[in-house]
Amino acid sequence: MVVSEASFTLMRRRALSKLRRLRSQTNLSSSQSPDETIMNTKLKNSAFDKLKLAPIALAAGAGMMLAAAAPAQAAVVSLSQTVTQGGVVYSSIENSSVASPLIKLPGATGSSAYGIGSAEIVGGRGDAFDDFGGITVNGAAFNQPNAKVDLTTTGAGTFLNTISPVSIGGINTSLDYFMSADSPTLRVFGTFTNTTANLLSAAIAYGGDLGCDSNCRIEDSSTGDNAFQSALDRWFITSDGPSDVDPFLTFVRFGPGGQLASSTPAVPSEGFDGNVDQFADIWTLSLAPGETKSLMWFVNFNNSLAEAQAGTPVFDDLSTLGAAGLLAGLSPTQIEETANWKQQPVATTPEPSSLIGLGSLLGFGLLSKIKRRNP
Ligand SMILES: [Ca+2]
Ligand SMILES: [Ca+2]
Ligand SMILES: [Ca+2]
Repeated sequence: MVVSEASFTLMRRRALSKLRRLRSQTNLSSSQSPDETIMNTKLKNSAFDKLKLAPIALAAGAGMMLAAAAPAQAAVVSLSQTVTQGGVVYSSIENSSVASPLIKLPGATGSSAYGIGSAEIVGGRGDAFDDFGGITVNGAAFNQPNAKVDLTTTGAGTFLNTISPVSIGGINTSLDYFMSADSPTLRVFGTFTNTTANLLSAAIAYGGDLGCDSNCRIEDSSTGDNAFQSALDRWFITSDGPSDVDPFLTFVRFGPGGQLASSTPAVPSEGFDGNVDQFADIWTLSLAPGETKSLMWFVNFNNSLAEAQAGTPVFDDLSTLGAAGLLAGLSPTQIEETANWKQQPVATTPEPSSLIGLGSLLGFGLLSKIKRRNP
């Protein structure tokens, strides 16, 4: 077919005009309510945050072209897994692992949850866990879909992340572990998104069975005593007391200003269902339609009480966590949405003059600008 120059120009104009019409229709998005738009954006953001952690999983879709260039080693792996990081061996990481105390809490449906079977300090004390680090959502156990996780190792440590969130009663749930390379520390990070059009309340139970067994005792807590207080103790240290062979474990529950547990049905040393080695906290999250909240906990492993106590300042707040590399892989959005840790205001001491007060205000303004520039 021969096309004259004039008719070619006309065809080109028509095509361009059609393209412009299509573009303006897409931008208007008249079929979506503002709420739907916000919700979709949030869901996309959280999916994007996850994908950022799995550069090679993305590359796999593109024919592994980027694999050689990517700094991390990432792969979709089948459970169970063993991870050695930061001087700790975390083994038998698998589905249907954590039973008691989670399956015996009020409202529990009775199935066991994804968790870490056991953990020991390399060349040191063993038997930290007898299946720990699981969660239930309104009584239903969380397990990784298809018994697979995304395993990513970077210089910061090893990430074992949920590949696709599981809908539990309309709450998209994921549970990610981070084993630090810099310290004997485990981070447990649960994320909960309300995918329904209604306000939902989510009771998140977290915990498991400890290796201290019948000798479990609390050695210290953030209030400076060996008594557990759910609303006060941001962290507590356990041991196996008289036996003195298991690790000293620091369980970090929340940060200053963060949401408190609504209850602690199983306190190590106090006895739950006749056992003193059970630990379970329950957080009650209120989730608006489309809203995402996360919960973040830590366990720190040590061979002595003195070492455990010396390590606790790392868990003072989000700044100390960040400085210790324990927020690795989390986006500013994920940190912002974490209910039990809140950014602390910059410490203010009584200023000797208003000029210095003005200076710190200016400093704060500058900081916010930097924060906005680097979202
Ligand atoms: Ca033991
Ligand atoms: Ca035990
Ligand atoms: Ca206490």
